Amino acid sequence: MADCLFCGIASGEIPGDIVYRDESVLAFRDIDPKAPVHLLIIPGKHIAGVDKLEAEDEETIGHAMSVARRLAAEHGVSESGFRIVVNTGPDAAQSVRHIHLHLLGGRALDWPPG
Ligand code: DGP
Repeated sequence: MADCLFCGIASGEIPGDIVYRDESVLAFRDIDPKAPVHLLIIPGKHIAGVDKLEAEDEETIGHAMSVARRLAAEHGVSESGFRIVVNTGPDAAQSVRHIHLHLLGGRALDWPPG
């Protein structure tokens, strides 16, 4: 989608430190990491947020979760623990309206979040 930052990273028009890609999702390092491991997993297809998910997206989002699990293992945080966050809408401070899973790990994470 035009003017979407993460579509730009997916297409290669905007640089991104991509650590994983397959036919339906990709993952790249967050530009402003909040933990030693902070990856963003996104579908290649533009979906604005959880609030805009449709039935046809279920497989892709389920796959994104599996990819997050695999990346957590590859980045050494499976045993220590990790968090998957999907901010949605203004109250959750979603700043990029292309659905993304934050994968955070490598330190003890506070709960509840701010
Ligand atoms: P959220 O607030 O949940 O919408 O998270 C958006 C995240 O995207 C935030 O943690 C910072 C990250 N981000 C913003 N711009 C860029 C960028 O140009 N490149 C990368 N890699 N990450 C970005």
